[in-house]
Amino acid sequence: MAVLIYSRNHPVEDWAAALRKEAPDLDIRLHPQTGNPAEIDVALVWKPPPGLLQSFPNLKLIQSFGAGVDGILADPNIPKHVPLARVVDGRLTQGMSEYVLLHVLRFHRQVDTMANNQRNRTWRWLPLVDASERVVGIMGMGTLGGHVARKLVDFGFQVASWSRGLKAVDGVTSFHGDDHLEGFLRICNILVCLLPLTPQTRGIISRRTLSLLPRGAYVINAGRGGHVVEADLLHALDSEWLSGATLDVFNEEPLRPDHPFWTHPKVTVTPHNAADSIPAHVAPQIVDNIRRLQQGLPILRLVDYARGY
Ligand code: NDP
Ligand code: OXD
Repeated sequence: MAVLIYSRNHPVEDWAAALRKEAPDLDIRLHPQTGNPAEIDVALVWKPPPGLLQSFPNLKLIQSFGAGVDGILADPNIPKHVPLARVVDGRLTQGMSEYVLLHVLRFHRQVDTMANNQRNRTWRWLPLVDASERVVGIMGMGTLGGHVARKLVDFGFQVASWSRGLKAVDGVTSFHGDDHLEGFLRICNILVCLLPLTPQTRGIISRRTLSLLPRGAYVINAGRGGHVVEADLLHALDSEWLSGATLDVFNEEPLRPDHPFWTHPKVTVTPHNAADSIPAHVAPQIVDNIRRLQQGLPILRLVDYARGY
């Protein structure tokens, strides 16, 4: 089996080493050292240049480096007859819960205000809000959102979720579908976006949806930058509607040096590292899919091309 690896974001040599360790028989090729394109069976990719996947006439599996596949589906020429698999990994999921918990608690316990007070040598007692009085709303109740929701319930927050289908998770009020988005947003003191980026979810954090949040709400986006209409978010922050925002993902990455998010007093920027695929942890599931392909067994963690996630 010949496996082509392409990514500008991942340490491709480390990935090649991790795959070889799991499966020494694999013929691993790092783009652009592809050799004969007709020999490529599997493509392990992240944001491949448009047309790259189509150039492998005998491709049998497209495997994403990560959980999100929007960077692969962005290629208008993607060969849709080839199965596309994504990563579902316990360590990555745990990492996302750590990230969301960290920033929910940072807002909830007024850490930024206290840090400012310390800088000014100001001793100011701040009244605490009980976790049970805050509603954390999670947009996207899949692998990541579901895990995050359970952790937040354990911390005593009121938790609401919004997804396409109705969910039954203890302690979580489930909203689903476009008709129930408004009702969901109206109760969220902290909004967490863990949606996949699809034509339906692009720009979903907009002037309209932000205006439905209670005044003083806080926004955490670790889904994709394309979920946020940046000018609308800045307007909501500057008009004192929102208390603040933590953003891990951006329309354009890396965030350009003159972007207003960098210096906005109410914005925390992190460089798309809320959670990550670690080669040694993820290589076994990729090799498992390659073995399944060889044995004619069903591929796991498949993406539905029609839904876009
Ligand atoms: P899943 O596919 O497991 O879950 C997606 C969730 O979004 C599902 O609950 C789905 O609803 C919901 N959803 C999709 N479309 C809509 C819609 N139109 N309306 C309402 N709900 C919708 O994905 P994961 O949880 O594994 O990952 C989510 C995203 O997180 C990834 O796509 C990626 O963009 C991002 N991510 C970011 C990382 C980072 O470091 N910042 C790291 C990893 C992922 P339903 O369940 O009803 O189908
Ligand atoms: C992913 C990511 O989708 O890291 O896995 O963003």
